[in-house]
Amino acid sequence: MTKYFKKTLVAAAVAGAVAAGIPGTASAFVYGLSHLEVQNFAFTTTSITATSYTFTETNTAVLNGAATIQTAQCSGVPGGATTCGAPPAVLDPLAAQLGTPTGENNFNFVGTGVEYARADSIITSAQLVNGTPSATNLIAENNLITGTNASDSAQLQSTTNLTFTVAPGGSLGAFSLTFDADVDQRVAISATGGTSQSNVQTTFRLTQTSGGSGFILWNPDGTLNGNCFSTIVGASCIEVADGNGISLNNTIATGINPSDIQYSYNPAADFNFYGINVAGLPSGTYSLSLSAVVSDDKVRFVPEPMSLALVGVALLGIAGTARRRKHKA
Ligand SMILES: [Ca+2]
Ligand SMILES: [Ca+2]
Ligand SMILES: [Ca+2]
Ligand SMILES: [Ca+2]
Repeated sequence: MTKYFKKTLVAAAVAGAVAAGIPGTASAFVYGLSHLEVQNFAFTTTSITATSYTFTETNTAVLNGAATIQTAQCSGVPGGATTCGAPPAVLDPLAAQLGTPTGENNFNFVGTGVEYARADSIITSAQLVNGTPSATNLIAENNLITGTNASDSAQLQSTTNLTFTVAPGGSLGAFSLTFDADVDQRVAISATGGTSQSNVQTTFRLTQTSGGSGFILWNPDGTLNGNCFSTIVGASCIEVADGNGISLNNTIATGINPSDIQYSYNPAADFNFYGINVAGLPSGTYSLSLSAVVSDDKVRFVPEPMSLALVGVALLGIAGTARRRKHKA
């Protein structure tokens, strides 16, 4: 029984390695996708004034040891001077792309047919810049067919400085944040060994920059369980909507051949609604930061003919040793 198992193990390892090592083996890939699109992002308040804003976007890609990065930044004063340019594109860094070219601002999913690593992002409108609700799109996607490693990330960071003073006898500061978001994640492995991981992280943080050192932190997690957290004395944050079960802070991963794991995956638009109400803010200045990151990491295991032979010899050696041990015992 023991001998039979070991022979089968060796045969299976050799057969699998030979299949993976043959060029052009049909549909061998290690794939990953992370996509986040936000529309109708609105900051609504009757008491708080925005005094300045900054947007930064960073796209990175790594493929088989080569790396590239594209970044862009703009800033301005609401209703005043800005470096963010005219709409429709408020901020548009070039795509970071390696391997087979996949285009600029291509937010369609390229899929598993060719080898590439890519990340891209764009802000197409921003409430503070042009008065329309903010919209952004972030994608990170890569696929290994003959290569061994790939990773990529698209990141948006925005900071808005806010100020307000409570009038005598007036109410404390309050605002709401609402938006629609479509997250799509997929990791898949076919006909080869490897690992693939997809991450999406979305964080909103309001920090007191005068009058105290508290903060409000919200990581939308898809459940309406009140996980917007406040350490500002007297202030409250209530989730009014959180994505109908779809988290914007999610990781999926696989190391299984074959496998195809998906999270809210739909190449078409499939938006959900998210929102919080913040109230009870004392007079002072604040910084509101929004951070969104989509990223992928993957490795493809490549058994080469020479190492394949060594693996085979090693496995036979182990089996032989086991047999000898058993014989001795
Ligand atoms: Ca872009
Ligand atoms: Ca929640
Ligand atoms: Ca989706
Ligand atoms: Ca979608």
